[in-house]
This record gives sequence, structure tokens and C-alpha cells, in this order.
Amino acid sequence: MENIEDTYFETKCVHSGIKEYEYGPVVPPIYQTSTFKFKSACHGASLFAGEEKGYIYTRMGNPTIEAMEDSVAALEGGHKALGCGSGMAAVHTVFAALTQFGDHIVCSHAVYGPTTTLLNSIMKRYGVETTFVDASNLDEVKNAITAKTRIIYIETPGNPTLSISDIKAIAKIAHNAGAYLVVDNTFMSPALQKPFEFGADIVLHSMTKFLNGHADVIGGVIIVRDEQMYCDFRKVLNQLGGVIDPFNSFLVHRGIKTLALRMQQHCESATAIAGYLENHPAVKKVMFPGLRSHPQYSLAQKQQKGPGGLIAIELKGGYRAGKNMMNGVKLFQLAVSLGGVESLIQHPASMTHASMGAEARAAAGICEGLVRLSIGIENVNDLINDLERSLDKVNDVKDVVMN
Ligand code: LCS
Repeated sequence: MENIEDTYFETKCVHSGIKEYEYGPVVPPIYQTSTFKFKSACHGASLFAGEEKGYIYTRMGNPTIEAMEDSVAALEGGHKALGCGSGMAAVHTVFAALTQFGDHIVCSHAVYGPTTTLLNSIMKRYGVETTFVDASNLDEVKNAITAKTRIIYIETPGNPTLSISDIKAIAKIAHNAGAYLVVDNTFMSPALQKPFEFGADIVLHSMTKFLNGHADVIGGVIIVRDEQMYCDFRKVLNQLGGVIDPFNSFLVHRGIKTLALRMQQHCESATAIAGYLENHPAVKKVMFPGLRSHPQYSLAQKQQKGPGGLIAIELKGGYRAGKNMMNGVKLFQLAVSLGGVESLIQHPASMTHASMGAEARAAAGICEGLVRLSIGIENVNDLINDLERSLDKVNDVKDVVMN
């Protein structure tokens, strides 16, 4: 398609990344092959030497993967993207590409639990130290910078507290310190937030979530601003080997076609549900960027095109009531992950953020009673009815038992 760069976001979702293929398919074919034949020994040598363009071996590049990568890069407004086997593979590749022994990272408290664990375990063992901060407080971010800081790493909204960090202000802090700002944009997707527009240097996603949107793929992606960074990251990804495969790339690329539509519905339904929960007598606190009660509501209005589909709540009855709520719902699925068409419910302290430990959870504001909801695209009345039936019973003396 001509001039895809000049089209609106919804059009890019449908058409970006798609090229001309043999036989003229409308959808990119799945090149389910590990390796590609060379026309001659000289051809193989020249591909390896980088003198000619072409495919060699799927870990190093594949047309189906590339189509998905080009699509994500176009949606984020980045230069190029690198498909990874999971969101965690993307996170690890970024840390490995940008740091060396003795370097320092400033990381938001409010990130996916295993990202904290990766920094505190493997990265620490490799001699990279991390200071965790409340990234919604710019002074804390500034004060954590040292002469060795190479990366400021944030998720905004953060998992699972939904606290919001000012990307533009943090990009300035990073650049003044000669560091890179890396933004995990998983919770928003490029439909709702484009970190490059605010000065981020690297954007990444767990594509397992909104980008794919159908809870049937594990995948990740890194999007970079320039060719030099792309080449550097590609080398690291080739060495670490955490690439995505062609079939999962195909599925993500297919999911992306409906991203704009899905995000609209996620936002609309989550807004209705957050409002409902805020007025429910069993609920103590609702954390949702679309509510005026959210501490960074005005920043969310500036930085985000919508509130997203995630809601975190605390019940008056604490963890016990939360457990009852999770066991009592029927339509919401009791499962980790988020960003799919089906609504999910989970308990971060014992599930997604269990690995980081109680101390780190407390510092990140993840209390034991916090329950996280990922709002899908079912009819919102069915979702509210499901929550209502469950919430009505959460304070019953007897725990609700699953059958
Ligand atoms: N970044 C964010 C913000 C995430 O939420 C996750 C996974 C990852 C990175 C890692 O991606 P993965 O390797 O799983 O593709 N978040 C999950 C969650 O909240 N529940 O289950 C997985």
C-alpha cells in the first residue's frame, strides 16, 4: 500500500507491515521455515557479509516476523522493531543491549514482578545495580541518578497499581544524565499512548497482551528510534536467541488489525466498571486512570488517549474478601495475563507479583488485598452483573468455595 505513513491509526492497524507476496495474498503468508536456501555459495557469503539483502535463518530474520515488526514499528512511530519470544525476552534483551558490568539502572517500583526479579537477580549477578523509585515522583527519579546510570526504566500505567509516570519529564531527566529512557507500553498499546512522542528512546511490549489481544500467543517486541540502535539490538537478540516464531508473529499481526477497535471497547467498558466499583459499598479503593480520584488523573489526560482496560481494587474486607470475589465470579476468568478479549481477574501479591517478595511489593504499593481486573470486550452489563453477584457475597462469614 502506498503512503501508509500518512494514514490514520485505525488504517495503519489494518494495513501496516503488509508487502507484496507471491500469488498476491491479502494476508502475509506464514513462512514456517527455520532456514532459507542460497542461490549459490557466493550468494550465501554475501548475505552473511551484509552485502546483499535477504533471509538466511529465521533467528536472524523471517518475512512473517518482519511483517509484524514493521506493523508494530509503524503504530508506535518508531524506526524499526524486533520481535521477541515473550515480553520478558524483550525486557532482558534491552537490559543486555544497553548495560555492562558496573552500570546502574533506575527502575520504577510499579513494573511487572518478574522485571523487578530479573533486575534483582540475573542483572545484579552480571554487575548491574538497580535503584527502584516511585517514578510518579520526579524528585525521586532525579535523586536516584548516578554517574553510572545507563537506563531509566518505567511502565506507565504501572503493573498492577496503575500509577502513572510523566514520560516527557523523565525523558529529560534521562537525557540530561546521558541515559536512555525505556518505556514498557504494554498497558496502553500504541492506540492509547506513544512514548516516542514524549521523548522515550526505546519502547517495548509484552505482545501477549493488547497487541495480540486474544490470549493465544506469548510474544514481546522492542521498538527503537534509529538504525544504529536497531543493528546493535539485533546483534544482541541474535546472540541471546529470544526471538518470536513465524506462526506467533502471524497471529499477533492478525490481532493488531482490530487493535484500535478493541482498545476503544476496553476503555469504554473499564470506565463504566470503574465507576460502578467506586460506588459499591464493599469496595475501599479503585485505581483506574480514568477516575478523577486517580492521583495522576490530569497527567493521564495529557499523556494517554484513554484510560486503558485495567482496574486495580482494594476491598474493605482485605485479602479474604478479595479471595471470595475471585472465587465468586463466573464470567471473569480467574487467570493472570491481561489485554485479551476475555475479562480476567487475579491477585498480584500471590500471583503476578509473588516472585518479587513482600518487601519490594510493599515499596511498590502493592497491598495484600489488591485485586486486578482486565476488562474484556464482553457486554459490559454482563460483566457488571457478574461482579455484582460476587461482591454481594464477599463479606459472608463463610469463604466462597469453588466447585
Ligand atoms: N511487561 C508487562 C507490563 C507485563 O504485564 C508483562 C506480563 C510483561 C512485561 C512480560 O511479558 P510476557 O513475557 O509474559 O509476555 N504481565 C503479566 C501479567 O500481568 N499477568 O501475567 C503476565
